[in-house]
Amino acid sequence: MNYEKFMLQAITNANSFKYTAKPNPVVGAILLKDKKIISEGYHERFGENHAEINALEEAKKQIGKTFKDFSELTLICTLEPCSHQGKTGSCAKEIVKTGIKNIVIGSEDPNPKVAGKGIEILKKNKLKVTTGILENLVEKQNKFFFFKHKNNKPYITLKIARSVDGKSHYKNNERTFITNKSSRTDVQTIRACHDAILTGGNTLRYDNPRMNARVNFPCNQPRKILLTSKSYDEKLHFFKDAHVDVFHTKNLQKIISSYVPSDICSILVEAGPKLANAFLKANYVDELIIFTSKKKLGENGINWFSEVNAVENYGFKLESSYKIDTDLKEIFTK
Ligand code: AOF
Ligand code: ZN
Repeated sequence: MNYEKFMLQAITNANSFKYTAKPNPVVGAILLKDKKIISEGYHERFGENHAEINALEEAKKQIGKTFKDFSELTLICTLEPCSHQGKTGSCAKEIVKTGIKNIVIGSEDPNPKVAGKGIEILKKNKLKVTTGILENLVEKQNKFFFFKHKNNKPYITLKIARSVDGKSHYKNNERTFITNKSSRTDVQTIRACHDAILTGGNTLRYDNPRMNARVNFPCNQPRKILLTSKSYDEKLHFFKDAHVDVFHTKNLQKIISSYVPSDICSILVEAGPKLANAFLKANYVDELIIFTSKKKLGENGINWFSEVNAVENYGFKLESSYKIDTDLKEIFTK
């Protein structure tokens, strides 16, 4: 049978849970009897049931109605069912228990806790396992999750807003809105996509930013990371909404490595020129998002970069570019 159509449906519907499943991947599962869908399940919220379990639970209500026995069914899963006992039980073991005989998987799970061990459990129990159906789409929709496990480090996005003359803020550090309202709304969605937001002590002191994701849909708020050498006031907005990890070290490698064993797969850096350039110089930025406004800050403004072709010199290539009202949004990757 051609399973691609059902895999695509599972991938597409799983995407609705992008902001509530994170930092977990989005996963979809569909149970089929011949070409008929018996049930669907999704990993809807971090810490709750995995997709396969939701699909199995839904199908159990229909035994004797739309089908007689699980051995008649095929399970389509976008991601390899997990082998481990995490916040919930092992999906692979639950699947085996039902007596399902045929399973079709989009992609292997790159998480070292699983990485093939789920498939092994299924095969050992004599299930027929087909893998690699629309694998690239599964990886693409879980870009941060796959990146983290393949590279053993979180994906780092740096976002900057600059004036038309390349400045970040005024010398006197007064808080200035450079970009327009629509761009600032767009930034809220960029925040919502990431697992954590990182900033520096100076941004915190001068701007008192809240740095949460102010979006009009349900979203797991990003965790917060503060890099500072000085003391700070815990009453600042930054300390609301989410847990804050504070680092007093300037060793970026150490900070980034500390997130490898955690759930965090992506970090958005929203900081001033000093910290932003430190991340760029050390080659830690995987994606650079630049908002450029028509506003000019002139002589009293501080430059983001010391040279004209800094972005290209750091090794970035333009991936996309479009207008947001009067501003320009550019995305660069390596
Ligand atoms: C599945 N089905 O729907 C998902 C899976 O902390 P836990 O217990 O929720 O486990 C999270 C890990 O499980 C996650 O990092 C990934 O490897 C896998 N996700 N696996 O069988 C699912 N969301
Ligand atoms: Zn699972």
